[in-house]
Amino acid sequence: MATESGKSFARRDRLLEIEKKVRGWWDEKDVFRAEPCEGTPKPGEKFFGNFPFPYMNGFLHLGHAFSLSKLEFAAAFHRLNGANVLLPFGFHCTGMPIKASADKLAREIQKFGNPPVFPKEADSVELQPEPEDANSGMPPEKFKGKKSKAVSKSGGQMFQWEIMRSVGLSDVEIAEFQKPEKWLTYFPPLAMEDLKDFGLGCDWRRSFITTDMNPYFDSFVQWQMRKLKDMGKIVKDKRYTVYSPLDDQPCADHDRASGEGVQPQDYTLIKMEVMPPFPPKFKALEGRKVFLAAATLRPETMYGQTNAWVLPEGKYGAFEVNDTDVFILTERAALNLAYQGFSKTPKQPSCLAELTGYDLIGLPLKSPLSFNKVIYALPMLTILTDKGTGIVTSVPSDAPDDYMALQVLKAKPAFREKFGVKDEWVVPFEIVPIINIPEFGDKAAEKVCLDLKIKSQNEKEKLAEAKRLTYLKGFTDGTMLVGECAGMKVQEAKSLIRTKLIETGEAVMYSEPEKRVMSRSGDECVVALTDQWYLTYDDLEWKKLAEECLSQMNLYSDETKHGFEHTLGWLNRWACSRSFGLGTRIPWDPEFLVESLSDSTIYMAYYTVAHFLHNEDMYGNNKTHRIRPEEMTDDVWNFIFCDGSYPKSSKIEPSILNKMKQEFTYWYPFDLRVSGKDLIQNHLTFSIFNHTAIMAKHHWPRGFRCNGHIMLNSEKMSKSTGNFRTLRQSIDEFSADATRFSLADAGDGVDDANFVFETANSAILRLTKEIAWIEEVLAAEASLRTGPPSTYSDRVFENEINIAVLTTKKNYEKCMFREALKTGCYDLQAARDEYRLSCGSGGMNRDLVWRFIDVQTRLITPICPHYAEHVWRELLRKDGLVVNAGWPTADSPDETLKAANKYLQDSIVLMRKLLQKQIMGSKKSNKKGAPAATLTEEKITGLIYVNEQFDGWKAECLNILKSKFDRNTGTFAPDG
Ligand code: A2H
Repeated sequence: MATESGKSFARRDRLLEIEKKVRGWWDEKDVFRAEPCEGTPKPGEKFFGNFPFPYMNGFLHLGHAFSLSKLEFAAAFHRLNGANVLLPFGFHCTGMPIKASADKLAREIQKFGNPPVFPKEADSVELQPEPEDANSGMPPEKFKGKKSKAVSKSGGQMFQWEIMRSVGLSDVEIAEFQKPEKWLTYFPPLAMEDLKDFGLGCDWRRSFITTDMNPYFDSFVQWQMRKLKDMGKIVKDKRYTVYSPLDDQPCADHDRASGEGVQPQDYTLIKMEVMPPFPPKFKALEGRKVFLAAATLRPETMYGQTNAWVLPEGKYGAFEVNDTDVFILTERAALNLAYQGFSKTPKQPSCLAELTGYDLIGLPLKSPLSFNKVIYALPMLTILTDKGTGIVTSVPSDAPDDYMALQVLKAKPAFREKFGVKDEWVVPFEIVPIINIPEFGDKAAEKVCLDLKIKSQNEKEKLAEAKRLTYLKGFTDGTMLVGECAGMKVQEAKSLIRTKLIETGEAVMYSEPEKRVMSRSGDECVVALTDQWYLTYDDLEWKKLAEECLSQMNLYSDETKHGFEHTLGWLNRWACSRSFGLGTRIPWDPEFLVESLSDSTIYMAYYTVAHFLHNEDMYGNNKTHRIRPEEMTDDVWNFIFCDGSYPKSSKIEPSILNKMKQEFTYWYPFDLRVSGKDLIQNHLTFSIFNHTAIMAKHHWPRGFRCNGHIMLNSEKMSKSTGNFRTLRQSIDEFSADATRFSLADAGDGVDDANFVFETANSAILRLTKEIAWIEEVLAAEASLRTGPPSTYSDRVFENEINIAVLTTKKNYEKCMFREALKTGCYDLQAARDEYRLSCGSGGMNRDLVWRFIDVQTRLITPICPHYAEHVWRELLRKDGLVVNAGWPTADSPDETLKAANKYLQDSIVLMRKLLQKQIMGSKKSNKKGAPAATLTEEKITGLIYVNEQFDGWKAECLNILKSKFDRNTGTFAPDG
């Protein structure tokens, strides 16, 4: 086939054709179907490998394929070696993104019709922008690092409808995606097709989807949750959590459009009481207790307050926090407080009066702990409206900002006048020493500001440095000079004073996101105090078990190991319930769903029995089931996975039940799980925790291998730039085997790898050329030299084959696939090329060539199985399939011979150069009459004697060399 550009795709099409044929053979023999053998498998007898099931909101892409290829190559290697291999594959549908996208589509249709007609300017619409990976063919949160937004070609945010269109769906089809179930029935079968065409050696009978749409998996997750709860590992707790008001639920990292990693920041809200009589603007507040609520990180400094700060132009409100108290603060703070129990109606701030900073200036205040009995609200122009409450309490002894602002007000009557500030609100107030810092004395802020020569509040950088210094030193070295905690270190006093202030009702706790967080649904998140179900990953006993498990595992790299150790160091409780999205309901609290990382921790065990439940139907609704979902009781699960006693009351046939248990005991634990490195800090660590809680020690995971992200042609893979390929596109463009070849070549480290189109294209060439060469050699068998290998070249080549067999095996065992490709393909073919050349007219040895083809075919089988199978069956006419043909045998390599040959080859190159020089020299010297350097027999001998290892071979090689050297012409014979 040729395109308009004249480029021929004949070679690629040939591979595609071969691939289709080969998959037919595999299907016929059901070669990837995994059945356990009798008894307990001996080490190495079985291999169970798996991969984090991808999220089904789009098509699989090369990022998925890259991680998956590591597993596929490993499994294929073990299969080739004769192991009994299980590689199953499931599809993850739990969580928010599918539901969020479906809902968004429904809103678009409601607003703009079906098919919708969108307004030109997307930003004139109040519908929220959609994060790319929530809905398109992009990877789900779990498989990606940084998130990017879906943008239309014009640069605006894309509508969900447009995103669906961009992945090739028709308008009629798109409308159906308003229902979440459509996603679940649409994408998983397509993913399965893509993976089949990729050549994945999978037992597809064991595939399934998650969520309660699949009653069997649903039962499994419910069992797991109940079990964890009974063990005390799931508890209910109130916690500050970043929360989306629109979704009305916590907004975890992977639910965010922006603000990854942002945590709640806790403050103390100081209640500074406004002393009556109230000004006219406060009419609506008569009879209430009214406070300016100031957010501080340093409650222990409250003794030294001299005033409060407000932003003159700032917008404030008077919000009811309960029946009596009213807080004056920003609306943003009021919203956060309303999610933390400080509003008349939960989650709804109620504003009694709208105010500005000007309305607050001059208010007399009574503030807790302050030595100044009355202080006043004063203007400060650097207050941020998106931090704290917009009200700041002023402690000029210890806060550089406060010190500078107060200095300015004191020194500049004109400034006071501008804001209507009376002298008596400012002038009498002196700095109150409250804390001693050895380095800075009793008025640290003043000292540091003077030292740094700060002149005004506008010197932002210097002020930040001053703040850093006083804050840090105050905390580490400061000692309280006053109050109940006088003499105590600031470090200890801080929490004591805070607790006291809160207990006496003079302050309240307050928390807000430390930076702005936007949810995937598009609203700005708050911090909420929520009732949550938590997995207690902070439990020290549990952590110990996790450490024990980790210490026994094969992690393939030190970086991965450190990643896990680091995670165990900081991992906290994990909120495992959600109220929005798809999934399994929490069995004892069905209002909530099990969160998406919590239903995927031990499901690898489910694969071992899935085919008894699913009957070739990944949704679990095939009517011919031998086992009904409700028959999968806790007793049954316990019997299969946890050595529980036989469930006597079960209606399931005993033979089937026993068979299920046997499958599990045979396959478990799994030997290898492969994933991107970003899952170390959550999914993989959770998997360790849950295994140690639920499974017996001998069923704990054996190995995790983590890889970096994949780049395409040295650039970040990104849909918006077009530097992106789905798996399907790559197979269509390069064939499955060339895609696999390029994936193997992309790299094995924890650093980012690189998929290069050029490599895939040259793989097409390499594979098809090799097929042609093999066909040629087989056809010309008669011209080959018969008898046992005997010549020097024979022995060198034979040795190279042995080396390839042994080193490639080691590389596969270490999961170093790029190296395996080098030693098992590139190097071996180079050795063959050298052999062909060195044999020359004498001809290649038939047996050796046959062995080479056999070995080469097997060594590349894990990476290019279609190609290998074709050569095996069609060209070599061997019995059986290559995918389980066994690893080739090899004699131990002769390192000396290898070194000697290398030396010889290098010498030949050297001598050629020497000769060339000599010839050139003699030509020149003939002109100039200078004596020419001559290549003598002694020189050749001398060259060869340099290598002591060469001993056994030197004579023969020397003879060869001599025989090929033509004294008359000064050159080697053509076959030299
Ligand atoms: B601190 P962080 Cl003694 N705009 O309280 C500007 N600053 C604000 C603010 C806003 N909207 N809301 C709070 N702040 C101030 C006491 C204090 C503070 C002392 C020493 C240092 C210090 C008395 N002012 O903060 O960005 C408040 O001033 C220096 C870190 O969340 C609050 O604590 O780290 C602090 O900034 C919170 O700043």
